[in-house]
Order: sequence, then structure tokens, then C-alpha cells
Amino acid sequence: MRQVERHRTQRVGWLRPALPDAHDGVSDAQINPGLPASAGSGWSGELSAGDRSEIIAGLVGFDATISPKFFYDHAGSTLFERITRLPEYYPTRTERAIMQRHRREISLRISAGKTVIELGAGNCEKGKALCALIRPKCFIAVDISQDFLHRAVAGLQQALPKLEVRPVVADLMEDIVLPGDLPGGKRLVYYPGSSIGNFDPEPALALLRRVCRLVGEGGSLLIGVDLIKDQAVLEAAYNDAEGVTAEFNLNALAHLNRLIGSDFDRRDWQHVAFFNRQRSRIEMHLQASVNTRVCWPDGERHFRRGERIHTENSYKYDVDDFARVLDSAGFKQHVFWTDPRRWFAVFYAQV
Ligand code: AVJ
Repeated sequence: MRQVERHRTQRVGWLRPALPDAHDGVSDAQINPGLPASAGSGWSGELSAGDRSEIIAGLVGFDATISPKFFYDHAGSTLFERITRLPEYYPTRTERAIMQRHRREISLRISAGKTVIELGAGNCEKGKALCALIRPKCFIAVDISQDFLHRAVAGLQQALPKLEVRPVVADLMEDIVLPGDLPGGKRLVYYPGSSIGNFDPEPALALLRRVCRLVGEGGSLLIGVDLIKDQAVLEAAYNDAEGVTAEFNLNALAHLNRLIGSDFDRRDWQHVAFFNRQRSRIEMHLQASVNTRVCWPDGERHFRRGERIHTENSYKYDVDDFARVLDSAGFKQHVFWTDPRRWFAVFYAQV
């Protein structure tokens, strides 16, 4: 199966599942994308017209994709929290250990009085730890999962009552619009967890360039990056024995059913995750275990048994390569800290 995948990847070129306009394939007679968003099927208030067309474009493409941002409904965010505690999932605890071990040096480098902007804040646990360490005036939690974010922000506010805490719901593929009445002072963007790994090289660079502009002169970025390592270690982290990652992957189907009114039957799909060394990324897919048809209001697609929907990439970097990416994004200097096994790195970069 892996052989087949490699062949395919070369044939269709760069797969960019995180980008709405990135589907190399074309629709065929079996595929009917259905009504445009303006036709108003009224399935869900949570869904923008752009998201609906993005989802459908992903489903009808020759190589079907679901953007990883659709993992994070409330159930998905909860499942992701469970993933971070799995014995096989090393990134979260390795990053935390790095942050703890080097906390004195980190707090010395990052001067006080800042506004901290955390991207993909999730449950705000990491943001809370950073704020407890560097004591900024203001903390802005940016995340795509509105419901989850508001709860987390309330919890953080309770834990650190003197901190000005603000939630911002945003998609990192687009420009991040901050509230207009923020306190002045230097800005620090915090992007932990190696979430940058979800982006293909080009959009990753574009995001880092936007971060550069967002923090401005004198601003900085603290970012966690997962590193290339033994394939067995990498693959175990995305194929845990308890099946939580499989559950997380399959949950995207339930989320889509709610969002666009599709009728995915999760029993027809299997979790697949492997390291694509050529592209230096873990790929997650949902693979049809039977021939199956998926319908949504005025659209449908047939999937052959064995056909896959690409749901996530998680890029793994080499420290030197990531340093070069920071340079080209416009950061003038950087340092990084890593763990003794060199499994993960935390970079601090200044504009
Ligand atoms: C949140 C993107 C960093 O890539 O490791 C974990 C998501 N997917 N297990 C990762 C994820 C499956 C995670 N990131």
C-alpha cells in the first residue's frame, strides 16, 4: 500500500490539503458537488460559505482531502487533549520538558510587559505556563474552535486574574485580526506544539511572514517544532495502541456530517498514518474499507474500497532547515533549545 501511495504522490505532485484551492484532481461523472453555498441548505450556523465550498471541493477532488482544521469541533479538541497524554505521543511532553528545563534562560530573553499572542491556543494550558513564567500584561488566545476557546479563556482568567485575557477566533490560513484596543509594548507570538507542521512548506513560510508583520519591529516568536527522528517512533505517535488517534481522525467525519449534512458512516472508514520520508511528514488518511457512496444535500461522491481521504500532514523538520525558514520569513536572529534526544526544538526568533 505504501508503494502505491508513493507512486501517486509523485504523479499528482505537491499535495496541499490545507489549502482550499489546492486540489490537483478534477471531478468526474461520479462526483456532483451540489449547490453553491448561497443556495442555503441551512445545515449549520457554524459554517461559513467559504468553509462549505472548501469542504466540498476537498471531497470531490480526484485526491479527496479534508482540511485538518475540521478535526477541532468540541469532541475533536477533547480527543486531541487525550492524544497529548498518550505514552506514544512524545511531542507535548518533550516540548514541556524543554520549556521547563530552560525556563530561566527563556524568561531572561523574553522581557516583561509584553502582549503574548498564542496561535492555536486550545485549552490554554501552555499559554498559562508561559504567562506564569514571563508575566505579560495581556494574553490573546487565537484558535479556530470557538466553543472550546471561550471555556479555556475563562479558566485561564480565573487562574491569572491580573492578566488581561482575550479570545480571538481565527483561521491561521487567513490574516489574524486582533482587537483594536490592545495595550502597547512588544509583542510575542507563541506557537507551541509543532502545529506549524500542519502547513506545507510554502504556506508555512507565508504564515511566518504574517507573524513577522503582526509582531512588528522588536517583536518576537516562540515556536515549537517537531524534529525528524526514527520512523518507528514517529509512526507510533500517530498509531497509538489505545486508538485515540484513530478516533480523532474518524471524528472529522462526524463533524463534516454536522457541518454540510453529509452521511459518512464511520464504520466504512479506517485510520491510516505513516511517515512519508520524501516529504518529511506524517500523513494521516481515512481509507474506505468498502465501496461506499457519501451524499450531502444535492451532492455525492463514490469511494472505491481502499480509496483514501487525506486528512492531515504533520511535517518534521531538521533544525538547520527550520532556521533557514525563519530567516526567509524575515526574522533577524534566533536561538533554539532542544531535548537530549533531539526529538523536538523550541525556537525563539526576533524581528
Ligand atoms: C496539533 C498538528 C501538532 O501534528 O502532531 C496529533 C495533530 N494529529 N495526532 C500533530 C495530531 C494526530 C498535531 N498537531
